Amino acid sequence: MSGNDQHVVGKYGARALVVVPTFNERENLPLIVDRLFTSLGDIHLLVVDDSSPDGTGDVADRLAADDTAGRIHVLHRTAKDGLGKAYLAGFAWGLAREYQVIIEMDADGSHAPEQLHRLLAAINDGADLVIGSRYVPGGALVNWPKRREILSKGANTYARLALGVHINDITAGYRAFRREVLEKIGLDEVESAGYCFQIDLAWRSLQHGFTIREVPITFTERAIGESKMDGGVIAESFINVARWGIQGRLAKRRR
Ligand SMILES: Nc1nc2c(ncn2[C@@H]2O[C@H](COP(=O)(O)OP(=O)(O)OP(=O)(O)O)[C@@H](O)[C@H]2O)c(=O)[nH]1
Ligand SMILES: [Mg+2]
Repeated sequence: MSGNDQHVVGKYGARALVVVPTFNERENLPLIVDRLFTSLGDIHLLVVDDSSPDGTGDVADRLAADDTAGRIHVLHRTAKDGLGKAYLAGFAWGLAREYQVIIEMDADGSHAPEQLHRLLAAINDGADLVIGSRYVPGGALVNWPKRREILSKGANTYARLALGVHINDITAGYRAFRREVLEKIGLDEVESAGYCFQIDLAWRSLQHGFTIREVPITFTERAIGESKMDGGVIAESFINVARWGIQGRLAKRRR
């Protein structure tokens, strides 16, 4: 971390909230929490657990109880309702408090807490939404199956062409939002799940005139637990992105 980044981290500290959705991440959660606080000692964390059958919610409660600094919070939801809905609930929780920056991060170790300072530094430089990107110079993939890489790059190319935007990794889920973005982009109307949720939020942010910046990150395939990605999410993305692209072009023509 550069000296400047250290200053930035100190500046946001407890005014930044990392939202981590969990479903069956009992083993991963303590590891990621430990890494997070080793990297950024005074940041806050909200775990959003959808009643994981493996007891992740209890693990989260224990971590929160043990954290004498009071940095860890837990939101328990009653049923598995998808990544998007979990994030929306987490955002609402954060917006109801004083947090200035709200961060999306997976629990499975794919998003390195050690690189979070890069996202915060870009927010500090004036970006409204920062995307931790695998596909800009300096970004990297570790242990990702070739099949997943092809799917991900294909989805990004499709989204870039359909929407007419120049974001290299619009499906990425490692992000930092300035609170004003989440207040203004109409979260009540967001219905997309999974990868489409990420595209949806980026698209809404652009439509509202917010600036998006990508910073390189190293994305590492989960070592423990199972992926919750499925085919329905891919189909949803395909259709929604086409619809937004057409609407966006029509709106531009009318202007
Ligand atoms: N609360 C909640 N969390 C979820 C849900 N689905 C996935 N998650 C969490 O969201 C994060 C990302 O899920 P993954 O299964 O890793 O999905 P992914 O990262 O899109 O896919 P992979 O690239 O295969 O890992 C993890 O922390 C999951 O535990 C859900 O329905 N509810
Ligand atoms: Mg994952």
